[in-house]
Amino acid sequence: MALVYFVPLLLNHAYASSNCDFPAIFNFGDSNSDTGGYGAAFQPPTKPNGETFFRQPVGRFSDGRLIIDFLAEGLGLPYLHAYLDAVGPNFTNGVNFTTAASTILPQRNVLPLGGFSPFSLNLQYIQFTRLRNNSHFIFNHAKGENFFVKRVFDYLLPKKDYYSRALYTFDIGHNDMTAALFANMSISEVRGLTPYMVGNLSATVKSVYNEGGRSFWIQNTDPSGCLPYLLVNLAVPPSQIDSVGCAIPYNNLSQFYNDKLREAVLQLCSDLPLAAITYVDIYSVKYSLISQAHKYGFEKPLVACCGYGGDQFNYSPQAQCGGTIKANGAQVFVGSCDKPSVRVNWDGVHYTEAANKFVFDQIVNGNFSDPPFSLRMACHRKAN
Ligand SMILES: *[C@@H]1O[C@H](CO)[C@@H](O)[C@H](O)[C@H]1NC(C)=O
Ligand SMILES: *[C@@H]1O[C@H](CO)[C@@H](O)[C@H](O)[C@H]1NC(C)=O
Ligand SMILES: *[C@@H]1O[C@H](CO)[C@@H](O)[C@H](O)[C@H]1NC(C)=O
Ligand SMILES: *[C@@H]1O[C@H](CO)[C@@H](O)[C@H](O)[C@H]1NC(C)=O
Ligand SMILES: *[C@@H]1O[C@H](CO)[C@@H](O)[C@H](O)[C@H]1NC(C)=O
Ligand SMILES: *[C@@H]1O[C@H](CO)[C@@H](O)[C@H](O)[C@H]1NC(C)=O
Ligand SMILES: CC(=O)N[C@H]1CO[C@H](CO)[C@@H](O)[C@@H]1O
Repeated sequence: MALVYFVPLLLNHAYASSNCDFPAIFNFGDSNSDTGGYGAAFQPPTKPNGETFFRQPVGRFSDGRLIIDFLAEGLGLPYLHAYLDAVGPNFTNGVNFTTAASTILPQRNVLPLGGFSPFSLNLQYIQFTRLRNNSHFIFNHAKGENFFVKRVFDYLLPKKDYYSRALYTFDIGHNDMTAALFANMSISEVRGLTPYMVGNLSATVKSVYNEGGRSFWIQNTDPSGCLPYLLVNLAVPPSQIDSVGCAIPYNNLSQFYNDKLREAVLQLCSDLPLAAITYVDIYSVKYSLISQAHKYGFEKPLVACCGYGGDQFNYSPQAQCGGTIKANGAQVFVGSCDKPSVRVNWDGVHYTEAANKFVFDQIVNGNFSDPPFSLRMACHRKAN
């Protein structure tokens, strides 16, 4: 599949001529944008996660930066701290409410006994309102008379006006579908969940809007049928593998969800007259990276860099990135490949820093956005 750009609409330049001044990012999502929430609540990712950029594990499931890190850099903001991080977080320029394994809809099968995160989107939203309420409380009750509390507000929390001026980013939905697939639901049953998923996501956007949020950046979900962990754990017959090597039914499902999400975003644009909502087509960028990896300087797009299990996918559920496995009588550390910088997939589930950077470079100018505004223009509304 070739790169398909959204045809630019006729823009009213009065609407979209100046850069936005986003002072903060509030992010809602899953492991693709988790900068430490899962690590704070459950088990922190271990080495070799983080090795390429941070030189140590820093809460992210990747060898380096995530798309959300590049978004923060692109807006001139510091990387986001996780809301759940109790030690030394600085929320001045935003907060990351995601945890790895998060879903939109609450799940039964949650950690520590199950496989998914209990911090689904509705809980992430409650955490957001709690942070905002408490910030406002401190602001309203600490005007100078309580120096210490005032300092907390000044140096660690978003300013009051940041909540309306921030960029609210969403990257979530993938795990709802894989949770259902792992629970043996059929593809058509999983399709039946998508209206609830987009319904809950839309409801969260509306709640944030009703509290003053105005700029929203909503990323669609990736071609999950190209991920080693699904190709191994939920293998499909060869007749359902496309020319690239991806599982057609799962990619088809991602596209089905993305179509529903796009419709929901269009509906939100008409329901929320003061909102600027950008829909970002991550699926197309990632599928073109995977299907034309060599053209873009990458190799082995369906093979995990950090994994175990051989040439085809290098992924095994029993021996995941950072773990150990007994092989030929010896303990073997499941470490990184030689050149993560030319690899797409990091650990069978998540992407490498190089792939995340590629995606960011493709989306930052608005070429995959609707409306086709660049990241720095994402506070502008499409002219009606
Ligand atoms: C935050 O304040 C709003 C409005 O007063 C209230 O509806 C909401 O329940 C509060 N949220 C939390 C988590 O305290
Ligand atoms: C938190 O970050 C802001 C913005 O980068 C900075 O001005 C502030 O000093 C930081 N707070 C602390 C306690 O370091
Ligand atoms: C799904 O089906 C497989 C194969 O029939 C079975 O081994 C597995 O236990 C099932 N999983 C669930 C959650 O029911
Ligand atoms: C949110 O999802 C639940 C199912 O978990 C569903 O019952 C509810 O109707 C959804 N809410 C919206 C606004 O779509
Ligand atoms: C892909 O999805 C469409 C519906 O969106 C369906 O008609 C088609 O059969 C699916 N193809 C495969 C190979 O799953
Ligand atoms: C993306 O858009 C910019 C202008 O905003 C253009 O210069 C660039 O060539 C586009 N990138 C690609 C890959 O087409
Ligand atoms: C746990 C974690 O990922 N913390 C990171 C939060 O973001 C800061 C940068 O703002 C990193 O230095 C931390 O490692």
